[in-house]
This record gives sequence, structure tokens and C-alpha cells, in this order.
Amino acid sequence: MRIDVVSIFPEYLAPLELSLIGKARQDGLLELNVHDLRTFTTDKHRTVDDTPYGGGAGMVMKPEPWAQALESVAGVREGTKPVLIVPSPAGERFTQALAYELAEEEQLVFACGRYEGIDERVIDWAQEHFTVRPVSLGDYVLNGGEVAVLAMVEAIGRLLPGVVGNPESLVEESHSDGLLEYPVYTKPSSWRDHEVPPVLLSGNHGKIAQWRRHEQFRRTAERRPDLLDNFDAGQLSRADRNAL
Ligand code: 6GU
Repeated sequence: MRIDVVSIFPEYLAPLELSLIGKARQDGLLELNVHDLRTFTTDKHRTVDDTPYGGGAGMVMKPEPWAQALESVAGVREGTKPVLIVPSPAGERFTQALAYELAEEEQLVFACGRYEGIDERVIDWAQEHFTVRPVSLGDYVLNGGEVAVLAMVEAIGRLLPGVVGNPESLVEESHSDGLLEYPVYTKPSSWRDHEVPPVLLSGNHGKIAQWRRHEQFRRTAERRPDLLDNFDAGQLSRADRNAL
């Protein structure tokens, strides 16, 4: 996969050189380039923003540098439309399902807005060259798209073949089956008067699987009851219903 990120703060994306994603880049599993929006300006002051038409607080990102920047990273391959992700609190929700969907793409471009956002005409114009998707991490406001891109690239990158050493670990984690993950424990079995649940020491794999499934439902009901709306009653085993 190829990823291009355009930002006025390219240094914000430096953590993508670390850990699993950094290693994936070194191993050639992921080609990731960060571009400074200001290199696509033409004036002496390298201006990227201006006051909003209609008035109001803050500044709006000017369209010209964005068009130059996006043109330079698009059309890497003839006849393909890369996905352009525009991080925005006004976008569709970023979910594990969307991460899986985007992990299938050949090229992703991220356009990090700052201030009050990017001139809307950039989004309209970009549809010619890209499949445009405004995406939000959740219902709160960040100062710009960079932190959201760190989160999204990590969530997508770890799904690429070969990035996570043991692909089994992608199966038993939160959200992979629509539920939160079960709690995990390691040695020692007794620690500061807190015990590991005895079933996990029993060696009975059937019982352990049943207990973990039960814990998934119990936790989800307690912390994220909204997730259970996606399960219809017929889909639940008796053991599942008992956990609720
Ligand atoms: Cl993707 N961007 C910004 N600026 N704020 C956000 C967000 C994204 N998701 C939640 N808040």
C-alpha cells in the first residue's frame, strides 16, 4: 500500500517511523510519504489560509495550495482513483470495519486540515481525481487532522499482510467480532491479593472459551451497550444471553 499525507505540520507525523508501522515501512510493506502543504504555495509568505466568506471566527485553508498538493500525489497509477481521506469532526465515523475496507486500497491520501477547515470547493474538485471520504474519529474536536491520521494509519497499517507478526492476534481483539475483548492475565497467578480467574488455570479449553465469550458480553453490556444493538436476539446463544 502507498500512503501520502499532506499537512502544514509534517513533523506531527514523525511517530509513524516508530514501532510496527515504522518497521512495515522499512520492510517495504507500506510506502508512506509526508508532504508539507507549504511547498505547494507560490507567494513569498507561503500563505495557506485566509478569512472566511460570510464572516465568522477563525481562518479557512485556501484552495490553490491544496489542489497543487493533491495533484502532485494523485494519479500515481493510470486509470486508478486513490481514496482521499479528509479527517474532520464532520465526517463519517472511523470504525474497525472502515479500517478493514481501507486496508484493501492500493493508495490512500490524507489531507490534514487545520483552522476552521479546508475551502469546500477542494472537496468538490477532488471528486474528479479521488474517491473522497471525510472521516471522523469520534464526537470531539481536535485542532487538526494530524492526530487523527496517526490513529487511522496505525489502525489500517496493522491490517496489511505481514505487518502484525501473528495474524491470530487480529482475530481475538476488541471490535473484530463486534464485542469488546475479554480480560487477559499473566503470571503470577496471585498478585497483591488479586487472583487470576481459576478457570484460566483449569486447562479446560472449552470452559475457557465459554468464560471468555461470557466476559466479552458482560464487558460490552457494561461499557458499550450501544454495540449490542447490532446483535439480534436469534444470533445469541443461551450462554451469550446469560452474560447480559
Ligand atoms: Cl478526524 N479531525 C479533527 N480535526 N477533529 C476530530 C476528528 C478529526 N475526529 C474527531 N475530532
